[in-house]
Amino acid sequence: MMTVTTLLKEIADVGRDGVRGGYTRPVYSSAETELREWFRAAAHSRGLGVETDRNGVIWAWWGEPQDGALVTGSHLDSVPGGGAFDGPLGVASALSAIDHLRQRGVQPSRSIAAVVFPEEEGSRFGVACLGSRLMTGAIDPDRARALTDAEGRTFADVAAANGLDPAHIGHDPSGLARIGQFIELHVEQGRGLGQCGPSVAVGDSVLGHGRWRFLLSGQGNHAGTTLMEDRRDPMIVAAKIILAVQRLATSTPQARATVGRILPVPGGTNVIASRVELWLDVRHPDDLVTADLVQRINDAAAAAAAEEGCDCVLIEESLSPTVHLDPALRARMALALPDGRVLDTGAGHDAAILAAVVPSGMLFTRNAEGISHSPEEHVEDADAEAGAAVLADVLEALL
Ligand code: HGY
Ligand code: MN
Ligand code: MN
Repeated sequence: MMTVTTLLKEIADVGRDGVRGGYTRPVYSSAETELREWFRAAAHSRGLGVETDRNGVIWAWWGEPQDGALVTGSHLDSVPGGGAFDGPLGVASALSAIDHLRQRGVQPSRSIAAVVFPEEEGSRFGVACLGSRLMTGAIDPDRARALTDAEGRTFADVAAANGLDPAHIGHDPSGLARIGQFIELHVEQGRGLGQCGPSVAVGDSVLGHGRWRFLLSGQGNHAGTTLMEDRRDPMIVAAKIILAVQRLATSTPQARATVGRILPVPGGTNVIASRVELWLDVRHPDDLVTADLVQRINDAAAAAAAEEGCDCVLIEESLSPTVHLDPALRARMALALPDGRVLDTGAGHDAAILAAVVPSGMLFTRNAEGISHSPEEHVEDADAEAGAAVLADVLEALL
């Protein structure tokens, strides 16, 4: 019986980021590939049958692959400089929950599968939950194949280099038919569970969120020979956009809007940038408010660009509506919890993408400080173990 903390210790040094701190494990990088191998080995050591489907989702089967199975898992890829738990906690807990069920002598009435979805963070190819979107048909395969990473490599090329046939990625009805219910355990990315009390809560709604990219272009030039009045500097436009994002989102109740990534080109200290890319993350419970807020941000961006003599283009990269997870499944899951706490989440998850086509549920394990997408993300060992035991309770109840 492997505990969650033992499993996570096995990968504690994989993908450490010496510059940012934390972990940088983009999909199909050497680090995330090493994590995939870790998962396959852990599954094999449990006698689980392992297969990778045409979208790169790894399935570890307890029992024969079959339709209507009970499926649980999460992702292994991370954001740049991410924490140790966002994704891997759900994967390790799935393996540990199977250990728990076996130790209890449970004879499953149907097959159980532990799964790993690729590119949940969208950190390499820009689209969040790319693997589950492909499986559910939520993204056009041609668009997915053409997505590029920061080095200009296409998803088609990278997928092919990792054993997939790019011609066959996309909607997978037979894969979806195998999911009777999907349960994702995830580190809580907020402080809903507080510092004490139950370690685990059931998920209810998953906040809608979108990602956009601003392309700002001006006149690259010399920092010393170009007078201020002669400039068309896209960095000035970027600065005004970032302040407009803060102002407009702050005045929109419940909205969250973030610029966490900006890329000036060429990026020289003594060079006025010729262009700047700037990424925007906007979230709100009401998808119409999200759309309106993005429109107002774009209006402010266009005005700032015009004032500076620059061009400004906004490109939508990824959009997910607010999702309420399956109420009947949520109610059954809550019955298996000591006190049936229910939490909403502001973070996106594969479970929310799958929820459009299969009954999906989530469990959140306490993260006392609530910090995530940061090296400071932390789960106490006792909470991690409690989460896996509760996941086993939920799986047993659903069996
Ligand atoms: O961005 C998110 O909310 C998730 O962590 N992918
Ligand atoms: Mn995340
Ligand atoms: Mn996650």
